[in-house]
Amino acid sequence: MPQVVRYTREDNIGVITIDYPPVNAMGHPVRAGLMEALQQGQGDVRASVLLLVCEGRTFIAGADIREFGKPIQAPWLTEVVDALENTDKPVVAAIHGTALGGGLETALGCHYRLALASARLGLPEVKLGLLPGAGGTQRLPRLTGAEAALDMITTGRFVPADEALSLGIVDRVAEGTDPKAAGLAYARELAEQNAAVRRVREREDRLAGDRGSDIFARFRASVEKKAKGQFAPFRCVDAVEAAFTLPFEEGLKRERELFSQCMESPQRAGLIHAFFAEREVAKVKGLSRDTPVRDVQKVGIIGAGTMGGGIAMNFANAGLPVTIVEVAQEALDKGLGVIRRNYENSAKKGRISQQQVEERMALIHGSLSYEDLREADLVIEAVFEDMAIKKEIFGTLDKVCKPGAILASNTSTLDIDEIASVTSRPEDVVGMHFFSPANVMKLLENVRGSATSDEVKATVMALAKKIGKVGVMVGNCYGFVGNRMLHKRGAEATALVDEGATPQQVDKVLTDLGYPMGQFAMSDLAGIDVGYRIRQERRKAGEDIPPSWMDKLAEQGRLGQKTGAGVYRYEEGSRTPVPDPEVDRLIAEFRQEQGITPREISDQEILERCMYVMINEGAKILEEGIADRPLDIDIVWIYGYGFPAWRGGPMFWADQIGLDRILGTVKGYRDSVGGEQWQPAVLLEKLVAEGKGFADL
Ligand code: 3H9
Repeated sequence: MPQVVRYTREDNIGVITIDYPPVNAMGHPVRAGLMEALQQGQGDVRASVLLLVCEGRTFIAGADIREFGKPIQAPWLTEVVDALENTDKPVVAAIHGTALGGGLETALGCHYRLALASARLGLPEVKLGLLPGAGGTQRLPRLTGAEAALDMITTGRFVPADEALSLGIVDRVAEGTDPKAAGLAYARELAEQNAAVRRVREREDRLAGDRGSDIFARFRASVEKKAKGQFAPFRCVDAVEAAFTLPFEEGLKRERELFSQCMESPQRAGLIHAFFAEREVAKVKGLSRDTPVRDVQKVGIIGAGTMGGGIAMNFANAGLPVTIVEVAQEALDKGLGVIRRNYENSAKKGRISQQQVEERMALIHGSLSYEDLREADLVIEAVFEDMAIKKEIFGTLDKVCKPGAILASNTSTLDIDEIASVTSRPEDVVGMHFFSPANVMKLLENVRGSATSDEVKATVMALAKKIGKVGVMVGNCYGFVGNRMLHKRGAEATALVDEGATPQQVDKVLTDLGYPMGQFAMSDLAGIDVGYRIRQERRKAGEDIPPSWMDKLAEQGRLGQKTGAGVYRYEEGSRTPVPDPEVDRLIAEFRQEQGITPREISDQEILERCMYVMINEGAKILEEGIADRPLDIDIVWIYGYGFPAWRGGPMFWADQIGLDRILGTVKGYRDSVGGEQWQPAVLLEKLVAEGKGFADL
């Protein structure tokens, strides 16, 4: 076992090396080891400058998140940073990979900082419901002034090395890939110059200009808008402000108090659950980590509509050539035009360069012939939800595509096994369910059919990572994990309006919970026709789907944002939903036709009926093995539907409410509202009987 922190010397430079895979987090062994190595360096009369450097893929990625919530063993990170800063020999940090959170705070305790050009620096604690708690809120503004410090600390944004240099966070940027070599060269220069110790805590020059300015009020207002309902971002502003109003030591004390408040908040627990869950979903139950993965170099897509185009962009962004097949030239031209417009818009916003627009467009080819898919390693079908059409397409793909090509469907609800049944290679068929807008939303729900091979499963999970998505593997059933739960929520939300609520009341309850938009604003975004078509398909299949006022909207051509009117109305060029009295009239008419007398509906009832119905369904999904773990459901909802990450996902949130309370309420609605959706999940009853939560599974 290599030593976690070791001290060595190269001529007159004392080198402290941290070697604590995977990301050199500042766990107890590192903190203790660093204190010891520092003492050795201090006492080494032949070392005139000390260099702090890390082995492996990155500089220190932060405090060790796994220690949170447990008693922290001494020395604390703050003590380590203080010890570095108080050393009377110059200490240089050489940063590669990422210096994040407690990692950047450690570097700020050093007297000089060098970063490789490829490095990125940040204080992302806010994304975990925290604030930098080892002096970051007091030291960073002493280097950058208020604006940059507030920006970095309230958003958690990573800044590239060159920006860190211009902001004054690092003193030098070096080319190359060897942080130790670059660090040694810098340390030697400093030794030759007899460079002095420079303590960030003693700097005052960048503070003066922002004292008493309105910048803190401005950031509070901006946080109010961007991070509504969240606890930590406000505490971040408070902590940074303390750097400007209090002496350094007292500022540190204030930071610590605010850090503790964040640590105790349930939002911290939710966000840290989400952090680990996001990484856990990559480890699919029953799928060995060394399962071979197929090489995907060329991608085919069937359908140049909104989904097909968005999916194509993901692969082109990752440098993979894509062929999009459509039935008619007009549809193809239209689809390619939309893709170009999306790229041009990104370029206008400065997210990509004009050259990148052209490079990406050059990777996307349109075709009217399936013959052009002969070479594809993966084909994703993205036409609308119609089983007959999908079967026809898969029959053709089976004939055209080369052996070993993966045949995927972007269906959001339909049976993958039934689709696979028309091919001679069901082991190569899989669901790859992207979320709209497909080039933006981070979730990729990969659906395993009963015959899908392990190799295909492993390949689509690896592809998710390659194109920057979070892949979750789920089982095959109507709607899989996400839409199966969403449709329960949708049906309940629609019924609540039948019974007397307004669409805007329902949506407000959901946005107050932390969703970026409510059920009906979301329907307008996705297109009212999407749900309508699904309901019609199910009615055709003989299911008892009651009529709804949403059907009337579709039949009147109110298809949502794309037609300027749906559940809400939209001003030309705006995406802001405006309540529409016409819809109120349509709903009133519907109630009359159905003989419903509207009643007053409380926000609490809306919350329970929209959310607990989902949790009950989530429990059924677990029971049936459609999702492997509650955390898979949490990630589907956070990344596919904007469930607030700070509540940890619906299943984590359910545990926080208490499953006994949820079960009691579900039983109450079973008796009052009725319907199979309110039949309590067996798993929910079992967990309650055993006094357990989803987290115990
Ligand atoms: C903090 O610093 C508080 C202080 O201000 C105050 C304290 C008093 N700890 O993401 P990956 C694990 S708060 C423990 O897949 P990548 C991760 O779980 C912290 N473990 O790799 C995974 O484990 P596994 C502020 C950690 O290359 C493995 O490392 N820092 C930590 O895609 C690989 O991770 C942050 O918030 C950690 N801090 O991305 C940074 N970080 O293999 C959080 C990672 O078992 N980390 N792991 O699944 C990141 O953003 C990314 O991990 C990073 C690498 C960019 C570093």
